[in-house]
Amino acid sequence: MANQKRALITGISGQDGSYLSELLLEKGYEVHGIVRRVAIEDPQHRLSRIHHLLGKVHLHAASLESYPSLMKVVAAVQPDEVYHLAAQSYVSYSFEDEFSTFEVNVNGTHYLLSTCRDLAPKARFYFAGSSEMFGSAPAPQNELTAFRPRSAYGISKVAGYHLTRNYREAYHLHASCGMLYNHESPRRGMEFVTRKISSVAAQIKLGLATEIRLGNPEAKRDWGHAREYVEGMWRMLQQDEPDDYVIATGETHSVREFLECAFGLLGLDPYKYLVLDERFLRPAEVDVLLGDTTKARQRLGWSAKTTFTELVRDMVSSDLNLYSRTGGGEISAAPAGRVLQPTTGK
Ligand code: F7E
Repeated sequence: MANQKRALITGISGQDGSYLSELLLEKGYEVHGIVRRVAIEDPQHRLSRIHHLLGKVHLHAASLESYPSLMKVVAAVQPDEVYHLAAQSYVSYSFEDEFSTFEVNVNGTHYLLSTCRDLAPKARFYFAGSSEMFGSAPAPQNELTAFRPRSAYGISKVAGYHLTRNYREAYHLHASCGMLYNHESPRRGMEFVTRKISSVAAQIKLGLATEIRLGNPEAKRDWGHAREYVEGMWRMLQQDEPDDYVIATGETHSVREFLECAFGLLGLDPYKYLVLDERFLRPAEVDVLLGDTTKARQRLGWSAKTTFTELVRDMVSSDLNLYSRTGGGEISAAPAGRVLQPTTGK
């Protein structure tokens, strides 16, 4: 196709990369993605989220730690849009290894921005910022809220945000930053609390597990569906002017509420299985995140549609299917347990 747009996605094999690839393919883009060499050699295992897209997307082996490898890919692809999603994204791990978190999240972002400036200056650039940049800032947070990060991960994302902004101002790159709040789905990694809860709930229901171990159940997050959030990324790059946007639902719920909802959907009492385990506590916690999405609504025409209960249901239902030996395991229309409704509005 003559006018087909070309997108390059770092982190294409992750949750967001997989949904974004689907969206861009639907829109007629030629989609390119960067993966590590090892992923190409073991696609069954490492590319499981984009297995259904293999053959439709173009994969390139490179690493965020290697400037020359990024240069090679950007020079070869000549992208119209670059979505920089790859990161060390696990907040807890960033306390254990601050240095590799900074290496990947700060230097990797810097290498990619510098490469785009030199080799694809007209490409529109998206940086995956995070609500973790706000950390302990009072809720609700918006684009003008001062950052108060509480982890190496949060600090690395603040640095990435400033790098992106500075490339926009100094070198006139069309570079935008999405400050995305927690976004989940059946494709979420098992190390994150929502997927841990949905997968263990399903396993307990099927007799495959006997307990769930959690850290702080009182932390509150603004949880949305990842499939919708990638649409927000795309809309940012369709604007005439680059800018920064909060992408969130405008509702906050505790880990405890997520647990009660997930177990309730399966007719289980979570407190029969919950073990509080201090190994999952963080040295510094972010207590409440709640996004104010006024700007995204007004400028991008974007707002979250999936409700909290629908999100939990999607994840639990999918995990029940995954772990069910028979492959069945539907959630009944009238769940026996308690189903929580969203409790907090903006
Ligand atoms: O923790 C608490 C934990 O690891 C959520 C990443 O995508 O979203 C994500 O970061 C909350 C925290 O996500 C367990 O202390 C309790 O308060 O699911 P999480 P996160 O740290 O909010 C942001 C927006 C990103 O950008 C990140 O990349 O849940 N919690 N018990 C637990 N968390 C985990 N992981 N495991 C527990 O057992």
